[in-house]
Formats: sequence, structure tokens, C-alpha cells
Amino acid sequence: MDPIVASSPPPMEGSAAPHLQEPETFPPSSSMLDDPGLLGTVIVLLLLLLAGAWYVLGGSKSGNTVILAGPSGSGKTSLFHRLRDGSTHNDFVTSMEVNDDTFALSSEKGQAAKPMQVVDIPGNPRLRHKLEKHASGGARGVVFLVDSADFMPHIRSTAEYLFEVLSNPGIAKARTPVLLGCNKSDLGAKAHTMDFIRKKLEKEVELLRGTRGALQGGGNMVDVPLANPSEPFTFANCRNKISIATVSALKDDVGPVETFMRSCIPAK
Ligand SMILES: Nc1nc2c(ncn2[C@@H]2O[C@H](COP(=O)(O)OP(=O)(O)OP(=O)(O)O)[C@@H](O)[C@H]2O)c(=O)[nH]1
Ligand SMILES: [Mg+2]
Repeated sequence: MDPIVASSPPPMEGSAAPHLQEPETFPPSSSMLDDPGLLGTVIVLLLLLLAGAWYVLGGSKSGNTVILAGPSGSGKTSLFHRLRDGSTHNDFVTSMEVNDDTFALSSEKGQAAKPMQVVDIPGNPRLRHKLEKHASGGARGVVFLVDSADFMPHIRSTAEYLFEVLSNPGIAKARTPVLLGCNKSDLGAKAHTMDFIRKKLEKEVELLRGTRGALQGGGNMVDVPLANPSEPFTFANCRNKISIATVSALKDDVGPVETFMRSCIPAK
């Protein structure tokens, strides 16, 4: 069989050969590429525009944020003031707004240390969602504060909140380090030890993992497992690095919190 060859139809008899237009050639126009001064100005303007957009969208803040979370009354706002001003007050007014400020730690006065953004999320369950904005914005660390004295009556809700924080997509995917701060250590025998608090929370989170595991991947959870599913949950085997320390915002014993924050956001 003859191969089919595609060909253009022959010109009709008597008709003039098709007029092939020569492509027009233009003299090269004088573009801004030829003008290094103009090109430089445009690049500078573009960079300024990008920097402006980055600033407006909060880019300047991302990368130096530490979140203070934990149940109501655990001492987050006291800690916030202690870290920023080196002082606190002992009257309890539950926070209805986020405290958000960028500062170098009060204990670093005169050291020209890099400022960090500290965000105190109210413990009121209706306001906890405000954590989301900062968690998804790339927070570098989370200080999860508990009241070491008034701990047992709230163990379940505290574990639920911790579980939510660890399951937050931003915190889970970035493996944001978490410090469990056992606050109010100044209360002596009334305050539970950090080992006691750790073990209780590990057990409660393990229970929640069983009941909520099936929900992971939906809502505001991630499908990244909290820890190896074949082992019981412990802080040591958690996907996020969790450290634990006793602190007292009231008595100015917040060194472990400051060290943790600086490990997340180096001073220089
Ligand atoms: N004894 C003792 N009391 C503390 C300490 N830290 C905070 N408190 C007191 O605990 C109470 C609650 O502290 P806040 O800092 O307001 O607690 P919060 O975590 O911000 O509470 P919410 O705003 O409701 O989420 C206040 O009366 C504080 O003075 C501490 O280290 N020791
Ligand atoms: Mg508060």
C-alpha cells in the first residue's frame, strides 16, 4: 500500500502563485533592557513591593514566635509579664484577649539579644482557637503551662488541650518543640512534681489517642501520628520534642522557659 503523503493542493491553473509575505523586520526598539538605570529602578521597586507584601502578610513576625498556651489560671499572662517586664502581679483576671508583643527577654537587658514575638493565648475554651493563626504562621516553640497545684481536677481537659496543640497541623508538621511548664512550683507541697504531672498527662493523652485516633485527619487534626502507634504515648516518643520543667512565674523562677525560648529563637 502506498504511503499517504500529505501535500498542499497544487495551485489552480491560471491563478497567481500565493503571495508569500516576507516577515516584517522591525528595528530593535529601545527597551528598558538597554537602559541599566531604568532596569535597576524597576528591580528596586519590585523588591520594595515584595518586602511590603511580606511585612503586611505578617512575614516579619513568622520565624520568631513562641506561643504560651495552657488552661485558664495556669499563669500564662503572669509568665508573659515576667518575661517581658521582669515583674508580675498576683491578681487573677482571666484573659479575654491575646497578649501579643515582640521583645527581648527582660533578663537579657543590655545584651542586644534578638527580640521574639511572644503570644499568650487565653485559656478560655472559646478563645483557644486564636492559637491557630500563630501555629499555622510558623511558631518556633510552644510553652504549655499547667498549674502544678490545681492540676488533678483539670487533668482530662488539660490533656485534651495538650492533645489538640500537638495535633494542630502547623505544630505537628513543623514538629514545633514544646515545653511543658509546671508552674506555681513555689506552692511547695501543694504543687505536684513534674514527674507526676508528666506521667498523668502521658496516660491521659494515650487514652485520647485511642478514642480520637479515628478522628485524626479530619477537622483541625492531622493524620501524622502523634507517636509510634505501636507504643504507648510518652513525651519521649512524641513526634514533637517535648521537654518539661518546673517554674514559678510569681517568684521569678522562669529560667527553664527562657532557655527553651532561646533554644527556639537564638539570641544572635
Ligand atoms: N503561687 C503562684 N501563683 C501564680 C503563679 N503564676 C501565676 N499565678 C497566679 O495564678 C493566677 C492566674 O494567673 P494568670 O497569669 O492570670 O493565668 P492565665 O493562664 O493567664 O489564665 P487565663 O488568662 O484565664 O488563660 C493569678 O492569680 C496569678 O497571680 C506562680 O508561679 N505561683
Ligand atoms: Mg491570661
